[in-house]
Amino acid sequence: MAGSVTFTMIKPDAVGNNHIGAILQKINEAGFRIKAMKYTKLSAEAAGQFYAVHSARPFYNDLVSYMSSGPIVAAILEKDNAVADFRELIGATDPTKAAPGTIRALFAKSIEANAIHGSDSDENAQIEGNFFFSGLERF
Ligand code: IDP
Ligand code: MG
Repeated sequence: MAGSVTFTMIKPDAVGNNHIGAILQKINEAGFRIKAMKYTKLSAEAAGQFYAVHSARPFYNDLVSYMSSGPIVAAILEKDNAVADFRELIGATDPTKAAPGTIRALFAKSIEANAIHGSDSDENAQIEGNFFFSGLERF
C-alpha cells in the first residue's frame, strides 16, 4: 500500500557541514522512500514565500536570510504516517530539546540553524512539495 507523503529540506547549515549523506541515510533507514529530490538554493524572495506563515514572528527576517544563505536539499518522502513519523525522526525545533538520536539532536547547530525541515500536516506537505516540484518531476 502506498504511504502518505511529507516534504523535507536539508537546511544550509547541514549542507555546509557535509551532513547530506548521513541525514539521507537516517531517512532511508527509518523507512522513508525518496519520491523527488533537488539540490538547490533559495533566493531571499523564495525563502520569504516558503516561510510566509511565520512572517509575523520576531525571527522571520533572520530565518529568511539564513534559509537563503547557502544550498539546500529539498525532497518529497513517502511512508505510512509520513508527516508524524518524520517529525519524530527530526526531533524538536530546538536541538537542545530534541530527543537523543534524532536528526536535529545529531546535526543541528541552533534553534534557527536546525539542520532539517519537516512538514507539520498532510495539507502543508502537499503545498510545500508543490513549491519545489512539478508533477513531471515526481514518480
Ligand atoms: P519547525 O521547523 O520545527 O516546524 P517552526 O516553529 O515551524 O519549527 O519554525 C520554522 C523554523 O524557524 C524553525 O525550523 C527554525 O529554523 C526557525 N525558528 C523557529 N523558532 C525560532 C526561534 O525561536 N528563533 C530562531 N529561529 C526559529
Ligand atoms: Mg514548522
